[in-house]
Amino acid sequence: MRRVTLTQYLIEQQRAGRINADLRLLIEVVARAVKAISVNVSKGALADLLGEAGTDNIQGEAQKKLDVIANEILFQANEWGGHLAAMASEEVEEVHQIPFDYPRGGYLLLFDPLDGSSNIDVNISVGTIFSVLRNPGKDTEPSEQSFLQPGREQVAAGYALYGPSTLLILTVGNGVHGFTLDREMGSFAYTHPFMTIPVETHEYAINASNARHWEPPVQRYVAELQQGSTGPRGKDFNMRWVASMVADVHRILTRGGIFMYPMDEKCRKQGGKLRLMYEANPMAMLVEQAGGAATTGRERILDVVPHKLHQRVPVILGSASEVERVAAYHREG
Ligand code: AHM
Ligand code: MG
Repeated sequence: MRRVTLTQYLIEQQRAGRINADLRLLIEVVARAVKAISVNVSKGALADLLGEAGTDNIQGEAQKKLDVIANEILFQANEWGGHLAAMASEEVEEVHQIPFDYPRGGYLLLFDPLDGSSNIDVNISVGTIFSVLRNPGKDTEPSEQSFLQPGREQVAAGYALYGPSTLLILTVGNGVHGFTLDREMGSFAYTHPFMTIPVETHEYAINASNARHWEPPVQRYVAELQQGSTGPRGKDFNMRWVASMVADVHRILTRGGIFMYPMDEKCRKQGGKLRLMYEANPMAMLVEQAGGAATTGRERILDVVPHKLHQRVPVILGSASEVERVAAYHREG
């Protein structure tokens, strides 16, 4: 069977006027970096790639060796193509400028190079999340301010999931499309056209060890789910928590459900657990493009106006009716 590749899909998007040549090249380069990260992730202990790197990132978290490698692969792959004005990474404090000897383009690329890194050493799926914005000024050296745009301004977003297969899930604002890495061919095959989140759901994802720290609206919502067929919802719900956001979101894009890392007393001082620019915004764009919804509980995630690059936010996303119910419980207080 002849399969459409990511390259062909992107060229068709360009012909249809949905993306320009620069954005096409940008996504191709990200996909190339994803292949390299996938190779490294799958080598694991064979190449002495498990364990800590011995450094802390800007979030004050111990970096894994693969965090550092994935970050370097993405920076290096994207520096020379001429399509970017600058980059920002969850792992690095400052904006990453394009080296002087390379031309600059009109886009900003943001990424979480290896999400779910607590899962690396136990051989559970991890991922890469990315977001693309336009550089708002003519600045050749964009500042942090240039990146501080609400998520609705994203022109593309996606993630790679390093699981039993390596997948690349992408939106350029025309639905969500999935590609599977064909290792023999070295290319991404177009395997998941127009992914949509099923409306009916009976699964939820939340780290229940934080239950005592949650706010009343989330306590109420989860308590109702747990009462199952004997409670107000009148049906049983199942729970899943991979602790890799990419894997949890991918399950929701595949078979529905709701994912929550809500505000709680443990993370209140930081504003939430997950990062707005590297995790919440790209996932919110994908989820909305797949017919779902994404909120902080109090505001649509894509409308949050960022005030700093490494800002954190509460995240509640997935099947629209469930997300709307949690938002309604927040409004009711
Ligand atoms: P990371 O970017 O440092 O890996 O952290 C983000 C991850 C998400 O993938 C996941 O949903 C969450 O942290 C899991 O947190 P917890 O360990 O509290 O369950
Ligand atoms: Mg992360």
